[in-house]
Amino acid sequence: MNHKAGFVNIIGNPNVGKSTLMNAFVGEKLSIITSKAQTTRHRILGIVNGDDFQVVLSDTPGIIKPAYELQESMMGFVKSAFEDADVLLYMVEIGEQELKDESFFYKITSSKIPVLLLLNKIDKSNQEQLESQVQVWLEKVPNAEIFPISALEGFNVKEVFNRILDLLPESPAFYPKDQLTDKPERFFINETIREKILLHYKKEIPYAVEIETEEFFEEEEIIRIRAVIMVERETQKGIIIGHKGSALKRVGVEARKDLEAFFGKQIHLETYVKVNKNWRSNQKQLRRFGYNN
Ligand code: GDP
Ligand code: K
Ligand code: MG
Repeated sequence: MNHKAGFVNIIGNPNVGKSTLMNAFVGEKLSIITSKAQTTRHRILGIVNGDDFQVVLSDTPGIIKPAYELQESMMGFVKSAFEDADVLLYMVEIGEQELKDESFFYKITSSKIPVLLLLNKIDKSNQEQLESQVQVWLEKVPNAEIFPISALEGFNVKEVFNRILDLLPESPAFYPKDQLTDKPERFFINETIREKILLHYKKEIPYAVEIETEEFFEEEEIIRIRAVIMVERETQKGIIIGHKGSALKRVGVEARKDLEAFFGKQIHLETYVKVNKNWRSNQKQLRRFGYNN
């Protein structure tokens, strides 16, 4: 039996459904999902293993024009996703225009590696709209094969996966066959907490937040976690904590529930808030949080 393996990298505008698709392929919530742009800040691997294949998917941040160092680094993750792909998944959503960054768009239209253009969220469209959109994208990206999909409802997701398997080169596996991702447990704890912050705070707050898990003790019955929520300024600290600590408490309760589902174990989660001045523009801090690329 010939074994196939390779790298399949998902790129596109913010909020088109990249993380939803990766989770659907892997069958686990590896990437956090919210309706806000810049929910995904890293390149996250999701590995799908079979007896005769290993598909190494990469979820990436949505393409934006960077305004500060953190965003520069996020776009670095997108660039790296062009470099090692065996198959590119370029995701767009119904009604969307092409990428804001022309250089990325050019990389897609001139790509020598196969491009599958995934027209997502077709659950929100009708037949007529769908047909005209397919026509539009065929003209814009003539080198791509187009798949209308719904990542949320799982429509055509299996067909895309089968096409990926066709296109993958013969190769031994790159990772152990029981491995699901390249990120450590602490990464998923940080992300789970950050998702709750994205969901519950307005405007600039979620973008000024970074999470660091300081302690992770796994006992027989329970996992004990202490995480620090870092903000850029003192005023943001007060907002995160909220009236009598109620806002922070809600984040903790919801994150704990998700973490219990993720680890399949009882969780004790302690969180506190700390100011880390202007961390988003500080190279050293960014390296410390894993944004080097
Ligand atoms: P990303 O920024 O590209 O990673 O997008 P996300 O996966 O975070 O999804 C952004 C938003 O679009 C979330 O609210 C998702 O629930 C929603 N979404 C993703 N896929 C679909 C889909 O197929 N149909 C619909 N209606 N919504 C979707
Ligand atoms: K999003
Ligand atoms: Mg995402």
